[in-house]
Amino acid sequence: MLTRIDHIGIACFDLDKTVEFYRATYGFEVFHSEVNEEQGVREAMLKINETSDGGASYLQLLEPTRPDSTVAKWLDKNGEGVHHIAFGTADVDADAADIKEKGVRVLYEEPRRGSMGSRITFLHPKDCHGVLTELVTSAPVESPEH
Ligand code: CMX
Ligand code: CO
Repeated sequence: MLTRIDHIGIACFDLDKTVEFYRATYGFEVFHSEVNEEQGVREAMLKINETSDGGASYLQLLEPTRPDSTVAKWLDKNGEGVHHIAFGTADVDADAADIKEKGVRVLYEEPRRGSMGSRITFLHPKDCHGVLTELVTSAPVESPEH
């Protein structure tokens, strides 16, 4: 079951400048950053709410790492802006299988690695009224030490 918005993915030309815009304008700070070579992105996750139970929402700012990446291609065509939305689920495998049954193209056979150790897959935008849609299961939250 999809239970929340995990993040909104925003494509940008210059990650550092875009991070600075979100900090200066809204006060959002970088919670996490990483390079995901498989996806061809350098990314910054800005945490929007304060939960620490794996149910937080983020903005995912994305800068391409190579000209043939999906985000680079998208920026060439569209310029900067909202690239995808991501719904959170406890079981990305089950939700992807259910959605595939409904005739929506799921882009990966098996979920791949996303931000912060999450598992992700994507639905084709042409089957989702023009919205590239990601499904995310967050990495398990470490339980506090007793
Ligand atoms: N949102 C909406 N529509 C999109 C889109 C997007 N982000 N990206 C592509 N499209 C549309 C295009 O406009 C195009 O439509 P038209 O045929 O009407 O012009 C069509 O989909 C095909 O687009 P394309 O430019 O030829 O691109 P590809 O088919 O090569 O790739 C897609 C499209 C969705 C398969 C590819 O972007 C993909 O695999 N995405 C998933 C991975 C990804 O986006 N990774 C980066 C984010 C990583 C993360 O979130 O962690
Ligand atoms: Co994403």
